[in-house]
Amino acid sequence: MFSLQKKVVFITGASSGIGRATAKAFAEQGAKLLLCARRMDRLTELTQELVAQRADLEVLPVSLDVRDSEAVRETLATLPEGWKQIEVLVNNAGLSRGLTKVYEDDPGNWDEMIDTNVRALLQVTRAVVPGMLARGSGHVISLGSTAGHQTYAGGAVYCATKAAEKVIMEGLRIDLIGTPVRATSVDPGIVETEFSETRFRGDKERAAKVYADLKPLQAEDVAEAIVWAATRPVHVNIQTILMTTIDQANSTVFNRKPA
Ligand code: NDP
Ligand code: 8X3
Repeated sequence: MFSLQKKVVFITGASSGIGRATAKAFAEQGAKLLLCARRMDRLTELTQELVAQRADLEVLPVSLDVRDSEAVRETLATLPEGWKQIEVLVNNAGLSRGLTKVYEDDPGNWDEMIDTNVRALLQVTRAVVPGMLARGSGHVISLGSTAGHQTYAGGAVYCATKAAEKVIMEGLRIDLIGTPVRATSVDPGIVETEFSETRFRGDKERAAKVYADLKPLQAEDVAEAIVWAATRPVHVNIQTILMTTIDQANSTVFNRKPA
């Protein structure tokens, strides 16, 4: 098992859902947590919660919009001493906007999804991987989705961003061959987080229906898979983890049973 004790783990989008649960799971491994998101109040609250549970834990919360490539470069270039040696990067920040036919959609939704889920993932990876190569150790773990494996109605652009993530991670593994840096895609089906509330712009009732009448994955289930991949011996590269609730067969087939 690869120990993450005192190793720097950088999680993008740690203010909610999978990123938040992943921060907690890496804290249990004794890692140093570099956490970013736009909602700094949430990160501060999480930091306080984590440190209250484990006084020796080191956490550095950073306000960062990952779509701002200049801010990404600046933040990573000016990290305090002791935080520059990123061992694990979790490219988690991501979102969907709407569930709409392409020819009826607001192109602003596409920009937001493509900028966050694809361009930002590339920018953060570009900023972090050279340091991993120079140090001779590192692991990039990105959040894909069942949506990247199979398209569903109204999800063309979100699914395209997750298909892009899958292909980028395949390409990154090719780029990294012969180096000690690992690259993993963790691809869950529906996970009960704020994801659907964001997709439906705060419509809680519509969001709740996504997770109704079945047992969805929880953020902690995904966090456990991420930490498992990160803690394999260094010669083991978990390429892809495709995971769903037992009540989901693929992007479109669900077992919903009203109570
Ligand atoms: P949440 O909405 O709960 O969390 C999304 C996180 O991304 C938040 O912390 C948010 O922080 C952050 N984020 C979004 N945009 C930015 C940005 N521009 N800069 C920095 N951080 C940003 O959703 P999930 O936890 O479910 O989603 C996490 C990842 O998992 C996403 O990539 C998603 O596509 C993927 N995924 C989700 C599934 C699901 O069903 N929930 C299934 C498969 C994959 P803030 O708003 O504070 O900036
Ligand atoms: C998130 C899961 O099915 O809502 O990637 O697209 S889904």
